[in-house]
Amino acid sequence: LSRAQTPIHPFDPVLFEEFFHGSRLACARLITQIEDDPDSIPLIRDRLLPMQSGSIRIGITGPPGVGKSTVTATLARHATEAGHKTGIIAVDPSSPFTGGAFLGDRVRMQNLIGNQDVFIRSLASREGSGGLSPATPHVADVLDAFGFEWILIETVGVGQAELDVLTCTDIVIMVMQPGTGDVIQAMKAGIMEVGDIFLVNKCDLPGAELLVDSLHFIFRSGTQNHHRPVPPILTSSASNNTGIDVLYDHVTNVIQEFTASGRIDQKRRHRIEHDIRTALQDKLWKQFLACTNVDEQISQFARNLEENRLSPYPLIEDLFSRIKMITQNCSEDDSSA
Ligand SMILES: Nc1nc2c(ncn2[C@@H]2O[C@H](COP(=O)(O)OP(=O)(O)O)[C@@H](O)[C@H]2O)c(=O)[nH]1
Ligand SMILES: [Mg+2]
Repeated sequence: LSRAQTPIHPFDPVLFEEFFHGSRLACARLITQIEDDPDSIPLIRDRLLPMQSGSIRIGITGPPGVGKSTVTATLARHATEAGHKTGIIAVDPSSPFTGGAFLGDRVRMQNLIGNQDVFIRSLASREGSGGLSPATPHVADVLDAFGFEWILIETVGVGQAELDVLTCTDIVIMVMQPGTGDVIQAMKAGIMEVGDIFLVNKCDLPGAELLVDSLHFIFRSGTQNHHRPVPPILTSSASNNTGIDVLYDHVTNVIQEFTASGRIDQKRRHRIEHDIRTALQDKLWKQFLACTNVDEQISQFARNLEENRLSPYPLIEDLFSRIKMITQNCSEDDSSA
């Protein structure tokens, strides 16, 4: 057995059978497996790959409380009414164990419960960063293989989440609400570039027009990327089901436009590259940790740093030369295999 070969994960073949026969329970169990045991991801993805048919992945992002879950639920209803089976991945900033926001989202999404054309899954976000769960793209692939054409990925719009949501979606809807300085925050964080569609939700509250005007002003005045056409800037009152039909139309337009221009294909290629690179980095790092006491050395160095004022670079060079030795050994293994 060559070292490069992944050990086959013990797995229940019946689960796949049930999945391919459309069991939602089997779908949920595979997702749980992916979340609980990242080592099972290669096996699961390989089994499901032939079933994937290129679902459209739509990110719904924005600050907490602007109405992302409400928009997501309402948009999903419009999508299913138009015949698109829709999966929802809600990435919650709070721990799933505390229940709070998780239950809140479920309540907002309850008008979808029992709808066989919708599948809702909450994932825990990556610790501390507010970013997407590392399982998100894999869960989206599972939903794709299960037959969902649209996959809505709701993420809280802070920090790392913007970059994450960009790498794992085809289209991003940026949701804001009036009266909270969202635009200023978004500009400060440099995240205005992320949205393909801007949605001013809660337009039943005062200040919505002002926010829409500010967005137009920002895009027209060229503070942002000059080469970019002004994205659609829409309004909604999701809790009153107002404006989501227009949002739905714009999403379908953007899908057509991005498909025709090759942008969706390009994003998918980037996604594959990104997947391969991160998986490889992970593997290299894990193997390096397994072969050395590098973690301990780094901690020890940091502990002594205050007293010794040592440069870290000799240590980095030393560790790097060990990576080189390990990779050399690996390539000798490979050529002798
Ligand atoms: N006034 C008003 N409230 C809304 C609207 N959409 C959502 N909400 C409320 O805003 C709160 C936060 O909504 P939620 O969808 O959980 O926001 P999220 O944190 O961005 O997912 C809830 O109490 C919603 O009922 C809207 O269009 N108008
Ligand atoms: Mg939410």
